[in-house]
Amino acid sequence: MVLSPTDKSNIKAIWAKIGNHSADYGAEALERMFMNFPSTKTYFPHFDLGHDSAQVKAHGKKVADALTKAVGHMDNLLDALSDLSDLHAHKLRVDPANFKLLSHCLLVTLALHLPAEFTPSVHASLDKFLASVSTVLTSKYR
Ligand code: HNI
Repeated sequence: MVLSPTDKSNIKAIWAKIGNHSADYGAEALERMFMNFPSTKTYFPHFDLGHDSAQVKAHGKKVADALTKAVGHMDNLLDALSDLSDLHAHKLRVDPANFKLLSHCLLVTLALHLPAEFTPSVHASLDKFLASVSTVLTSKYR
């Protein structure tokens, strides 16, 4: 999937608005995923998945930081996310279908917190961006 110049500027703009909330939003998206798609919990048997879990918060920060890195390397996601791609494919073996679920929960979280910024155009760009990140993270399965 090719991100257009408009996509890239939309994503940079909304990421700037997210600012220092990114870890919180990451954790909220994870909590939404676990609640709405309980099968995703099977990948985290070693986590406390209750509300306000410190482990979910810490993991939300990791996911958010990885996305921030991706925002900084939109022209070269494959290299920027190479290690994470190895991890998800070879070690964690997360079924690729789950990436759509987390991406959806990230979109819902952003739409709720940034309703003014979450225009239809930004929504479309974020959807493409998350799909691109997901494609990279699931690219090494074979
Ligand atoms: Ni994911 C670990 C980023 C989707 C299950 N994941 C990570 C880490 C980052 C990360 C960063 C920490 C790596 C490290 O410690 O070196 N994951 C991302 C991103 C996405 C994503 C950016 C998509 C946008 N991960 C998913 C999905 C699942 C998933 C969809 C399963 C439903 N990830 C995991 C699991 C771990 C993990 C499981 C290991 C957690 C732990 O700490 O044990």
